[in-house]
Amino acid sequence: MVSFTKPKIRLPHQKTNDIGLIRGDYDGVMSTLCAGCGHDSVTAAMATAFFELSIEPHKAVKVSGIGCSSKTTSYFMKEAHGNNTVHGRMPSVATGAMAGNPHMTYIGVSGDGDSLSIGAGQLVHAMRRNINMLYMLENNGVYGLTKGQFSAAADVGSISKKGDVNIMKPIDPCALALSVGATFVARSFSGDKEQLVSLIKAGLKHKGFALIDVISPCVSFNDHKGSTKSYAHTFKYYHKAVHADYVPPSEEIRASYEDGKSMPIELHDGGIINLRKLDSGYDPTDRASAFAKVLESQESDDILTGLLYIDETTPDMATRNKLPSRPLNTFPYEELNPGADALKDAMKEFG
Ligand SMILES: Cc1ncc(C[n+]2csc(CCOP(=O)(O)OP(=O)(O)O)c2C)c(N)n1
Ligand code: SF4
Ligand SMILES: [Mg+2]
Repeated sequence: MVSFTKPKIRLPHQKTNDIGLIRGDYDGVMSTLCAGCGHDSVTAAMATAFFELSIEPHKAVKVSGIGCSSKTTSYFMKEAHGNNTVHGRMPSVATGAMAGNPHMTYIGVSGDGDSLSIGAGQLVHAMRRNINMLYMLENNGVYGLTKGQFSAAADVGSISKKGDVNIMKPIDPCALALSVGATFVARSFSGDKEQLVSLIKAGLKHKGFALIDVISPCVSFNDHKGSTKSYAHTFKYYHKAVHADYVPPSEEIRASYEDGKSMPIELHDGGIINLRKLDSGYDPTDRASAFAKVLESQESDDILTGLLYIDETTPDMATRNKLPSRPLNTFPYEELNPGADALKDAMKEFG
């Protein structure tokens, strides 16, 4: 008999986080994805990041669309709130949930198909509004769930498993994010756990829309010779530009920052994202130059990764719209619905 539940065993001396939970407390149900699918590595990185940040699972909200990638919200943090929505519609559900309660930690998980075709209109407005959420775009260049059609992220010349060649230019999620106002833009790879966990932690702590475009190979339909989203291709052309470490506010900052190579950015919670520049010519706080670097990498085989852009000054949607500091479900009915007389008074203004 197959069990889809992971056994919950606590071993003595197991490492606990600041709220007394072990890493296993951040697991979900067993994955039903293909063995070797990049998405499972991304799931493990998300669970580790939530564990290391000591986020209480019941204060987190996981939202997703439709696809193999979107299924993965079930595979981590089972005690968190979650909504596996409809194809391409996750951003509007996240926006509504966030408006109802801005005090939760929101994570969206989606695929290149879900985000860049049917969901493209929703994604750009979530970025433009600077919704306070981390959006994981698990990018394998195909529609994995529906058996390997090219997505809008497939590179020109990429060959499908059936032998078709893609002739259309891809949508680059990072260039898109930079052009519509996302305030945290990063790219990573499911095979680089160290970089991915650091970026997820930084993205969760950033107050605003954080996009991480993660190359996450589909072993069943897009991991062969000729694919530009395969493990082999990604390992070969991987180029790390800026590494981001999140340092919580409680930790005394002892590190000394080497001029030109390190750059600490203070976050709204008092924590710091320490950016280590591996590519000295990169400035992740300058949108125009970040954009230029991203476009430049499109013309080469280089897969530019790391925290490509950050802006800590633009207010997120809740701040900009002065949303109430109390969650909507704590308002008594009388306050939410002041009654017919109050409505009549309000209408006089328009009469
Ligand atoms: C309205 C609608 N249209 C089409 C589909 C079929 N469909 C399901 S998942 C999917 C694409 C998923 O691709 P992606 O987001 O890249 O996820 P992956 O499986 O590659 O992780 C499509 C077209 C659907 N479920 N609903
Ligand atoms: S079909 Fe591809 S994306 Fe879907 S689970 Fe299998 S390897 Fe992963
Ligand atoms: Mg896909």
